[in-house]
Amino acid sequence: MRLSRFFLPTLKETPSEAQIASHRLMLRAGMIRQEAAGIYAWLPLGLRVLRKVEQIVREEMERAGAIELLMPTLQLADLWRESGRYDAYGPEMLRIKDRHERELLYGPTNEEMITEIVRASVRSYKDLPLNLYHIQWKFRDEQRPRFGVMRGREFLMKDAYSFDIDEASARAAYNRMFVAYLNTFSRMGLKAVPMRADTGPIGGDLSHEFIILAETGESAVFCHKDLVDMPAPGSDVDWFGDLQALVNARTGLYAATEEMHDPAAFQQVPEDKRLSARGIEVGHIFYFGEKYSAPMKAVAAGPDGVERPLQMGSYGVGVSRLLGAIIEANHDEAGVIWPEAVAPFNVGLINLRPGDPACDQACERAYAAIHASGQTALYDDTTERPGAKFAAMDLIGLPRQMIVGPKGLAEGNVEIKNRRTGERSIAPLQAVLDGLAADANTPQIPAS
Ligand code: 5CA
Repeated sequence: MRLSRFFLPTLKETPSEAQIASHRLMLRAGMIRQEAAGIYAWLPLGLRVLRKVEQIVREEMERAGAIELLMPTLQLADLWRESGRYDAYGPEMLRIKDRHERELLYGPTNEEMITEIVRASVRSYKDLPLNLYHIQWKFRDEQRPRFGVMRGREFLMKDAYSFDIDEASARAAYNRMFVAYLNTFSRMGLKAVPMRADTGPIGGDLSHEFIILAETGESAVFCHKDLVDMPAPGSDVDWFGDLQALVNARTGLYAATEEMHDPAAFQQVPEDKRLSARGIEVGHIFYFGEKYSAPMKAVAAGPDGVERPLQMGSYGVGVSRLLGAIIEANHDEAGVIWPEAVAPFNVGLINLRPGDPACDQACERAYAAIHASGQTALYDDTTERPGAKFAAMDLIGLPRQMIVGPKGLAEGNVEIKNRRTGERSIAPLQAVLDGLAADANTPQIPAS
C-alpha cells in the first residue's frame, strides 16, 4: 500500500479522553474513531489488524474441530423468553421494535439462537459432538464503556457453542477449547493465564477466564507465578483424544479472578510464587450443561434410544478487545510495536526523497520484492519531512522499517530498522532484495 493513496488519519495530539496507552495509541495511529460512547468506526489500519486477529482465532477454532457459521446481530425477544433471559438480562440489553411492533434485541451473546438452530436438526447422539462458532458484532449497553475497544458497547466477539450427548464428552469439548485458547493467544504473542472465574449471566458451574497480565487491566487477579511462563500446548495435540492432562497442568496451580479468589488457598502458594496483579480478560469459557437445552427442548437420543437435553458449553474471545490487549503488552513511548503475526503490514518502506529518481527506483524495486516474498509493505512515498515520516512509522509500529535515502543509496545501501529493538543496520540494497527473493522461493507451510 502506498501511503499517498492510503487513508491514515494519525493525530499529533494525545486525545485527552484516553486514559490508557492502547486507547491513546489506537486513536493517534488512526486505527479507530469514536462515533458514540463505546462505539467505534474501524479505520483501514485498525481493520487490517482486526482481520488478522480474527483469522488467527478462526484457524485455531477450525483446528480444534469447531465449524464456522454466521448468525444475525438482531434476535427475536421471544427466543430469549424461552430461556428466561429476556427479563433477566437487564439494562445491558439493547431492545428494539420493528415497524410491526415486534420486539427484537441486538445480541449480547447467542446461546438461545444457536440452541434454536441445533434443536431444529439434531436428533441423535450420532450427530454429535458439534461445536459451532461465529465472529460477529455484539452489543452490550455497558454502564461504563471505557478504555476504547477494551470495554466497548459494540464489540467483535468470537463465540463458539458446543453440543454433546453426555457430560464426559461435553468436558472433552471444553478441554479442546481450553487448549485452543492457549494456542490462539500464544500465536498473537500474548501470555494468557487461565483462571477460575465467575459465570455471571451466562451461567453454569465450570468456567475459566483467559487473562493477559497488564497494569491497566480491569480485573484484579491472583495466581501462581509459574503459570505465566508456561508455554502453550501447540497445535500438535491429539484433539479428539484425552486433553485432560494438558488442562490439569494449568488448572492444578492457583489462579483466580477477584470474584473467585480464596485468600486462604492463595496462602498455600509459596510466598515467592504468589502473584497479585491486574489483568485483561481476553477469553471466557463456560460449561453449563442443560441450562439452555432443557427449557428450550434441544434434545437428542442417546445410544439407548432415550432422548435427553444436550450438554452445552460456550466459549467467547474478545476479538476487538484483543487489539487493546496486544497494544498494552507491546508498545513504547513512540508508539505501537506489533507482533509480526498481527502487524497491519510487515514492513514500513520510507522514501526520504520522493522525486529523486534513484530513491524512487530503489523503493519501487523494494516494494515489489517485499510483496513477491509474500509480505506486505506500507510505502511512505509522501513528501512529508523525514522527521515526521520516522515518527509516524514508529507510531503505527510495523515490525521492520526499510529507509531509503540519497546518501546511503549513493553507496548502494539502505537502512533497516527493527521497531522492537530499535536496532539499525546498513545493508546493500541488492543483498536485501536477494534476501527477499530467497524468502519468496521458500515454500510456506500451510496453516492447517
Ligand atoms: N456467551 C459467552 C461465551 S461465547 C459470553 O458472552 N462470554 S463473555 O461475556 O465472557 O464474553 C466473551 C468475551 O468477550 C470476554 O472474555 C471479553 O474478552 C469480550 N467482551 C465482553 N464484553 C466486552 C466489551 N464490553 N467490550 C469488549 N469486549 C468484551
